[in-house]
Amino acid sequence: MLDAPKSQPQDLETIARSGGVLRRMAARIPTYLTDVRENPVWLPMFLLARTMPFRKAHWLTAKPVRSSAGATPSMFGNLQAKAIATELRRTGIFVGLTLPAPIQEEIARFGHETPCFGNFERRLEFLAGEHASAERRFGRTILSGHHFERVLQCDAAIAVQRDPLLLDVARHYLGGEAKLITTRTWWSFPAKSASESDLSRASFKFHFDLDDWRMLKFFFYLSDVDADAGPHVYVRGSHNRRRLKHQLTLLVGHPADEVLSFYGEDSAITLTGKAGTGFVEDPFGFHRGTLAKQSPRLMMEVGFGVSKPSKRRYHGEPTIR
Ligand SMILES: O=C(O)CCC(=O)C(=O)O
Repeated sequence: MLDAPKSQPQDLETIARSGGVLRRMAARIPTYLTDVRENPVWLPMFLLARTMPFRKAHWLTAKPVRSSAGATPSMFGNLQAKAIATELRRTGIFVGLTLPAPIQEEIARFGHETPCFGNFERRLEFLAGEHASAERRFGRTILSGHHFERVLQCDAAIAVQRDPLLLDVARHYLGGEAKLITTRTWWSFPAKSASESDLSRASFKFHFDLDDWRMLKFFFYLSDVDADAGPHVYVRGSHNRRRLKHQLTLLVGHPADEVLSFYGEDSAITLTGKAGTGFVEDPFGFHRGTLAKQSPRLMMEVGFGVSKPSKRRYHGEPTIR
């Protein structure tokens, strides 16, 4: 299921790099301003949580986790949250969660039958099966399709979000104060060409997430994901070691060669798997999606953090228009 990536999509990397740092940062300013207005303590987090000394200091504030004995049964069987948290501390990622088939099928049905929003833009609304005609209709390359708050209409997605194992793992890893911060489902669509800003927003560049001081994300594939269906890539060990250059910059996205030369090519794992495959990662570690070559990918994310969640980002809506 896990392979070291054999080739890097250099063409995407080149497009992403050519856009320029300033343009990428400027595009995010409205989002940042909204974050500060909504939650002023977001600013010190955003500036300092990228530096290892401040991060490590914040981890020392983690509350002890209470015993979860007697909790309701999990749909994932009897996996041990403590052991998963130990693996997360070591490598930043744990692979080995599987959704029960009826749950996976129900969320996949929801994903096919519910209109999604292309490239995070609410005016680009279409059904996943009509992706090609939507691109023609809107005259745009559409790389992603989010369901935003519509995911809450899907009982199976809610069952995953509320599964006791997820919170238990989050508490063992992040501390007793861990809370749910995101739940989203989205499509990643194959594309032959894409603009730099679409690629950047679709998370195809190695980046780390900075929505909170301490975070954990569960990902579940709802469609089969092989090397041609845009697999997720994670750089093991990058959650607790960071070169100075990547701490002292406002940017969270960095070129693949800079990332892989520091952690080693072998640290990157490409996650392929059948529909229902799940994994959990510390998203401060470098990770990225890859551009689907053939088949679209349907994915679900359930994220946990330790601070007040952003209402807007909850369903994956990152950019203010
Ligand atoms: O689509 C993917 O596999 C990557 C998602 C991602 O980068 C993120 O949630 O931060």
